Amino acid sequence: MAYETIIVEIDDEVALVRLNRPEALNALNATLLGELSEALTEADRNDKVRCIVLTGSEKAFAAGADIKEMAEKSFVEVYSEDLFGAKIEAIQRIRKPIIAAVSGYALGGGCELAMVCDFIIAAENAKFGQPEINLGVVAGIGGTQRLTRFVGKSKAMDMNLTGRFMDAAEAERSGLVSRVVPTPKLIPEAMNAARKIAEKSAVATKVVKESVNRAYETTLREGLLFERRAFHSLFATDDQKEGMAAFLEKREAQFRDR
Ligand code: CO8
Repeated sequence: MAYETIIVEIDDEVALVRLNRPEALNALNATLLGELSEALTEADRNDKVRCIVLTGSEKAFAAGADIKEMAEKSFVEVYSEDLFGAKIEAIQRIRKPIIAAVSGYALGGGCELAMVCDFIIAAENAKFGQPEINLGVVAGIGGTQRLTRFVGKSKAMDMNLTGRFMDAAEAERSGLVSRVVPTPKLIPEAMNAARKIAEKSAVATKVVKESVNRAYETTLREGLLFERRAFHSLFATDDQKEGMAAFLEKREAQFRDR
């Protein structure tokens, strides 16, 4: 399927999705978010895809929501259309793992989109920020919520109140990103991580995603119970038998997702 604002390549069980509005540093407009949620939903349904990498260009993952598109809207318009709500929720519902590979600017909605993914690999030139305060607004898709859970109150307040950018080293120190790699190695590194995930049982990777996300939604006690039951339930799969047998027989496991 041909898109106007994103490019999708399927490479060896990994869907590589690139945001592609270079003229606007990949600013998120309605077309881009619509195409992105559609492409990710399609990748989630496609049996050949086992993991997804979401990236932008070297200069920008995404410089935020499209200010030109939003600037003249009224409260009633953004409220009635629930600006970005349905599309972001569709992305949150994707069950296959999504890695955000961030190079350059990830600002405002761009930073928030990266945080919706399951983990972030950053290039050395990455810059994260929630500069909405400079526009007289605040973050709207997780910049005050997810960012606070990633980096804690003090840094989240700092970023949201001052609008300053965080570089890749600070983002790694703060727990916002899982690793930082030299800029030219970003895509190879993210694709390698995705291929590693693609080798696992797809049932187990979905359960990992559900379980880690549960940590953000519930108490520790309930989360631990959810995790233990999830662990127990995987004993109903052939992949558990295969994974453990392969270990004992000192060979590679051949998972079949059942
Ligand atoms: N929206 C629209 N166009 C943009 C955006 C954007 N967010 N960011 C950059 N562009 C455009 C510029 O207008 C410019 O286009 P043109 O040449 O036609 O004027 C082109 O991209 C290149 O940008 P610059 O010339 O500014 O490039 P620089 O290298 O000088 O600067 C920056 C790069 C620092 C990234 C700068 O472009 C910038 O500050 N961008 C805006 C960042 C920002 O404020 N982001 C937050 C936007 S608001 C938001 O994301 C809210 C999300 C929540 C939605 C809630 C829904 C519920």
